Parts: sequence; structure tokens; C-alpha cells
Amino acid sequence: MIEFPKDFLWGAAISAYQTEGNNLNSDWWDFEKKAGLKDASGLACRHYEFFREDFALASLLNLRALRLSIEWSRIEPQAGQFCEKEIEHYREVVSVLRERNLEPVVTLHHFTNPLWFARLGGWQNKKSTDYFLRYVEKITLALCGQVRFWVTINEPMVYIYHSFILGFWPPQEKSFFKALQARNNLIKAHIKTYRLIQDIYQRKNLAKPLISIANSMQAFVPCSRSLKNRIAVYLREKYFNHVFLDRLKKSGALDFLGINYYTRSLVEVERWGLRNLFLDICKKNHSLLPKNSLGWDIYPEGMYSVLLGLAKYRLPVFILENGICTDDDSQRWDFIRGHLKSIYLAMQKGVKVWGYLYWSLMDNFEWDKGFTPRFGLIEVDYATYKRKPRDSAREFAAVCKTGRLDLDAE
Ligand code: IFM
Repeated sequence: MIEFPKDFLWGAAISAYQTEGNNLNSDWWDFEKKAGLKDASGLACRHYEFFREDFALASLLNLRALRLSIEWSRIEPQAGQFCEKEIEHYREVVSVLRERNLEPVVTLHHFTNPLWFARLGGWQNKKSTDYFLRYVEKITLALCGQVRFWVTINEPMVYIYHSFILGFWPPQEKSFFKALQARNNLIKAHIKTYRLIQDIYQRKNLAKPLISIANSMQAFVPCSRSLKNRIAVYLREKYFNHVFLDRLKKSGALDFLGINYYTRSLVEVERWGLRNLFLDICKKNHSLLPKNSLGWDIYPEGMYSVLLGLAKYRLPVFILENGICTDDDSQRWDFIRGHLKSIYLAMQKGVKVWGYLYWSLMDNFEWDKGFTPRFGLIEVDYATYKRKPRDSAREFAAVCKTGRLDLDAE
């Protein structure tokens, strides 16, 4: 039996675009139509209408924290025009969380942008940071009385990788130069957002907010100990896992380390070359590990090594996402249990972890993979929009209630 601290924040995460439905003014809405994706987000989970019911279920599951995102394109559907009705909606969302004793963890940017912003060049535009800050100021002023935890940007390196390296997500660019430009603007946006939010709280005499990013981290495992592979692992750890944390910590713009962890990546570099060192992955399909329904290796040991690798920052960690998509719910509970064990072991080694948020509270729109991957503690029937907590949710709820986890139980 292992036991987590009494004040450990147990919870789950969602994002606006993936759950709300009808985010008509977003660049993703436009992209879905043009790219002819297998599924379009459409009504998603209709969470925009059903958020009260969803939060009631979250609190029935003994969760104490809920991470969600604000859809910028709702708040500012046209450049400089802010929509009071939508600001009021999110005020209501956050106050319902508070009524349910769910600590809100609010993300400001989770992959999507307003279409007008994308049309102005998005994160390539020199003024992108200024545009973002205008929105941040509005929403912070509206929510500051009720929100303590802020996440500026979700998985910036994942966003850059899909949008500017693979060129798969909007704006479908494929250029290292543009990737670098976007990265620099996102770093700038975070630092300025951090200062702005801190400043607003100070002016209003509110308790200091706690601000971070949601940094996606993978365990990079070389297939062989060749020099190419070892260099590749070093570069990927530095430029994928740590670059944002390093830069933000140096600027004094992090109060904690927000971490998302899902899987490992097997590194096998075919030939010398910058692109190969950064991007080559093993094609041999020789991993014997169990996989999620998208084929990602399930590797809880990676959670442990990633957490130990954060010691140099001397900041507390908050796990903002960890989860599995699967059609076999018993696999979900095994996944959670394995990862909680790794977290516990890392805590025994001195890593300070504030909390754990499972991705995701409910099934949702998994971007270009559509609605097929099922990540939810709660099942969503997309024909009726009925919600049904899974067995794994009940297992997780028991841990959330007691903080205790029996590793020997079947
Ligand atoms: O669904 C995504 C989420 O939007 C960001 N983190 C990873 C999840 C699973 O792929």
C-alpha cells in the first residue's frame, strides 16, 4: 500500500476545443473543413452546454481539481472585439467549479487560435504576443478572483512539432525557421503573460497566482548505444523536453513545473544530419511493451525518469496530463496505477509533486485522430451525449478519496 500526501491535488483535465463543440471562429474549425479530416469536431461533447453535469460527475468521482482551457476565439471572435457573453460563460464555469470544490486550473492557449489571428500570420507575426496579451488581460481580470492556477500555453513543443515541423496541423507550415520563430514568440508570450497576471493579482491585493506551462515530456530511449543515437537523445531531451522550462526558469517566469507525460519514443537515427538527429524514430516495431489504441508504448518507468530529471529546476511539479486511450477499460486502470507508482517512487527520491490530473475527464475530440481514441474516465456516447463513468473512474475515485493505492490488489 502506498500513500500520497493529504494535500495532494487529485483531478482530471480537458480542453475547450476538444469538448465544448461549435468553436466556429477557431483556426481548427476552418482547418477541419479544408483538410477533410475523418471527423470534424462539430458538437464535440457539448460540454459548453453540459459543463454543470460534467463537473457534478467530476465531484462524484472525488476529484479536487479540474484543468480546462479558455477558447480565445470565443472571447475575441474578431480582432479587438471582445464578447462579454462568452467572458460571462467562463466566469460561470469557474464559479461552478468552485461551488463543487474543484480547484480550477486554467489554460490560456491549448493548440487553437482565433481565425483572425491565424490569418494575420499567427505565431509568426511580430505582434502575436501583443495580441495574445490583450486577450490574457481581459480574461485574467474576469477570473482572477476565482483562479489561483494558470497554465499559459499547452505543450508548446507539440504544437510547434505538428504545425511547423510535420506541417500537419494548422497553419500547415513545414519550416525549421518558422518553427523557431513560433517558438520564440511563444516563449515571449509566456514571459509577458506571467508578468501581466502577477501584476494584476498584486494590484488587486489577491494571493499570488501560480503560473506555469503544460510541458510535454517523453522518455527518449535509444535502440542501440550508437554515437548517433546518444547524440539524438541528448538533443531531443534538451530541445523537446527542456527548452521551454530552461528559458522560462531563467526569466523567473515559472512558479511550478507543469508536466504532461504519456509515452516513450524509441530513437534510431538512420544517418548523420540535423533532421535525422532530431526526428528519426525506430521503424522496426520491435517494442514488446503494451500499447494504447494509438500505438503509443505504455512506459510508466519514463514518468519516473522524467520526474527525476527535473531536480535541477528546484521547483514543485504538478502533473497536468497523463492518460491512455483504449477500448479496454481495465488497461486504463493498470495504466493509472503504474504511473502513480512511478510518481510515488520519484516523490520518495525527493521530487516534490503537488498533484496529478488524469487526461481526460471524458472522451473527447482527439484532434486529427477524431473521436475514435477514448481517453475518458467518463464514456461519452456521441449519439445521445450521455455520460457514463467507467470502472477505471471508480477505481481512481477511491484513490482520490483516500490518497491510498494498493499496488498488490488485482
Ligand atoms: O488530447 C491531447 C491534449 O490536447 C494534449 N495532450 C495530449 C492529449 C492526448 O493526445
